[in-house]
Amino acid sequence: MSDKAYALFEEQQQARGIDLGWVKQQLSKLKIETPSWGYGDSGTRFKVFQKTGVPRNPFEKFEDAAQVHKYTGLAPSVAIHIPWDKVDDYGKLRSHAEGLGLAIGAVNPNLFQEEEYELGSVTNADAAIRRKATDHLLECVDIAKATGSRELSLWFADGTNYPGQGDIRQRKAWMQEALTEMYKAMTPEMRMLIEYKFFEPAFYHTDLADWGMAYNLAQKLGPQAEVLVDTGHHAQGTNIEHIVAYLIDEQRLGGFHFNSRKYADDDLIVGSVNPYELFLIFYQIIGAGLDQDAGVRRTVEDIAYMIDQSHNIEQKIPAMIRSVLNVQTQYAKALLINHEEVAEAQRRADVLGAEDAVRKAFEFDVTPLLHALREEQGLPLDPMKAYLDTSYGKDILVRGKGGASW
Ligand code: PSV
Ligand code: MN
Ligand code: MN
Repeated sequence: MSDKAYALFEEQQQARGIDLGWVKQQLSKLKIETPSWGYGDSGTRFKVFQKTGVPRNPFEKFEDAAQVHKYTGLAPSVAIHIPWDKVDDYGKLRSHAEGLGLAIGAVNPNLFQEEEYELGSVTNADAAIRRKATDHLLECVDIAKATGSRELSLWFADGTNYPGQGDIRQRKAWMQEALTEMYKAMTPEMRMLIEYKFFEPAFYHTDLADWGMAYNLAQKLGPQAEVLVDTGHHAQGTNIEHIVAYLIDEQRLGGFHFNSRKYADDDLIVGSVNPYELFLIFYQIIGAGLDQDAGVRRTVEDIAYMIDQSHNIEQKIPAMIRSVLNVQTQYAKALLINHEEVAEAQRRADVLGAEDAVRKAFEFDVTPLLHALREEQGLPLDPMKAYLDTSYGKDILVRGKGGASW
């Protein structure tokens, strides 16, 4: 992309009152965490395809993740899932990550893959199983201390398949009891991010089904508990950006699990299905960041942007590169919204003018801007091509098949 293209773009944006210096500054602060499990084999309930060259252990997952960061400059941390990423020495995993220029991000307990959790983990009617589940939560707090992680990211598969199967109010109390114990074990620097999902694997009721339940629990636990919005965890048609705005305003938006969906919790590459939704989510976040209210601004600065995807048929490292780039593109577009223009249209009660002020930012081609930014950051203009031009993807084939699976 030529300097001419950028100069033209800059002129165009200046005329709309957009300062590209500020836009680039915001863009350079964007950090997206990738999930360790996105580098391993994953699939659907029908089949997990075994790919050649998949990481055989958590150390190799970090090596693959480092490739994503190397070419995009966007993904300096990696979330881990325990026990998928269980190692004997977390200090060693931490040094390995740091040696690759990465940090260990959110620690995700796993309370859905053991036989005993068939009827629930922290909400199981059997006190011994609840104890085991709560002990795992406490173990994850200790792991977070060893890895230097700030976030503990919680998702529970707990729920029931049939009316009458469980005592919903009793289970609600057990959930709160377990999370209270975990909350008390956290250091003051840690944050508990509570994720919700309305169905799957449970099909009648899920104990933490929506943002309201997660929010209520966070409120009860205290200021270190916040809500995690996974973009694939809502019923069709749900206005996710409204939830985002609401939670920011309540100062309880902890972070995101970004992914795309067409039908249910499809975990596809973020931005591949409905990029406009992602853009509108960023519109709300940027708007709140411009707010005068210091509390709201702090929340915006602390939002953890994380990817949560499973790459079933696609090559995993390129899929992750595509994902973080898609997030960056939509963020860049949302930064081109002139909020004053929107507010002015709102004051005039100009419905179409307000909609136009938002949408037209989405319609710009931000390639010249992103190229200029990457040039300034010493990154390849086309990170995907830069990665594919290397032999890394071929070199890892020596790992063979049967690597880490989810
Ligand atoms: C559940 O669907 C979820 O979104 C949670 O975040 C899990 O930790 C993750 O997926 C596992 O793939
Ligand atoms: Mn998730
Ligand atoms: Mn999910």
